[in-house]
Amino acid sequence: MIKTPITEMLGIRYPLFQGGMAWIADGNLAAAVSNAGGLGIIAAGNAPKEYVKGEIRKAKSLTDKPFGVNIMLMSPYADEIADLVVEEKVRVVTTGAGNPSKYMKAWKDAGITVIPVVASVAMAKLMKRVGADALIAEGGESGGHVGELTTIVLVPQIVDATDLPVIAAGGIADGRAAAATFLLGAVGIQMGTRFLSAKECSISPVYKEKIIKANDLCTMVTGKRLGHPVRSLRTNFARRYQEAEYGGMPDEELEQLGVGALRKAVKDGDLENGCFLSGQVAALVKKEESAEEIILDVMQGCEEALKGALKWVE
Ligand code: TUI
Repeated sequence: MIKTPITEMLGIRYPLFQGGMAWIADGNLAAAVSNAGGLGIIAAGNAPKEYVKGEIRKAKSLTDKPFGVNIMLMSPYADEIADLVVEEKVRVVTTGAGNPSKYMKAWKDAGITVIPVVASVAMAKLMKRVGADALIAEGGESGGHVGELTTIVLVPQIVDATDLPVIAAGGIADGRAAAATFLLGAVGIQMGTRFLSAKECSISPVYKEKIIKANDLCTMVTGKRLGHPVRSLRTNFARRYQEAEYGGMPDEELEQLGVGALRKAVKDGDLENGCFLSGQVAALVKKEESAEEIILDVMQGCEEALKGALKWVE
């Protein structure tokens, strides 16, 4: 059993969060993760308020355990989702892809536990100042929108930057990696890619199979030119996007190429037009399992790795 400040703060059994993956992390997946003792998180992504509200209501009907909502701050609907989490009395909010300062007072007044994703020391310090309860330090091994630094470099610097509990994310899909981040000072982990293979994850079968069959070099980063680097599977779409990016396609046309691409991957498994977000660690995701099996495997592996960590020490 691993007890840390984050299991205590949230009243959850395992210090393990399921990442807020746009169009993927719905009420059903989040409830399955929370019921298995982790923290399930519903992704708001670029979706409007009514969609997210439906997913929150679904999760409430499926679990009485705590769950969270992730707010993607670049979303045109971020303001209304920020109100929604207060109206729905969501217990935990995580944020990504931006600075949530302007919402902090309303969330804290509503008694919400706020855990922003940070990819730099400056953002960690700012989040401490505006009242964050904990931080998710996400390295660029992750899928989706990526920062500059890797998990192994970022986590200890975020741990040193404030006294807040730190959850490590990016490149973690098994107990070994989880244990490694604990040795860096993290008190919890967040996984996205590993949950793509969960039975309760209702993505297109094409997407799931691509993750399970992925190898070490299966992902690439596109979108740097527009200032939103995104890691995804190396599909025909990703290659085409990269060619357009470096071939001088005007910014507006390039933006247009990406519109709706996440949805086309998740719902239709469309390898020509869909953007299949994935972390570098997809190669370590080997089979479809229930969310509960995934969580038990990672936490058991983590405990064994931590207990075994003294074997080279005289
Ligand atoms: O947000 C993510 N991952 C995401 S968001 C997403 S949807 C999307 N679609 C198209 C383009 C871009 C995104 C898919 N995957 N992870 C959390 C994360 N947040 N990683 C890095 C950051 C981050 C970056 C900058 C957090 C704060 C930040 O602050 C910058 C500033 O000064 O505002």
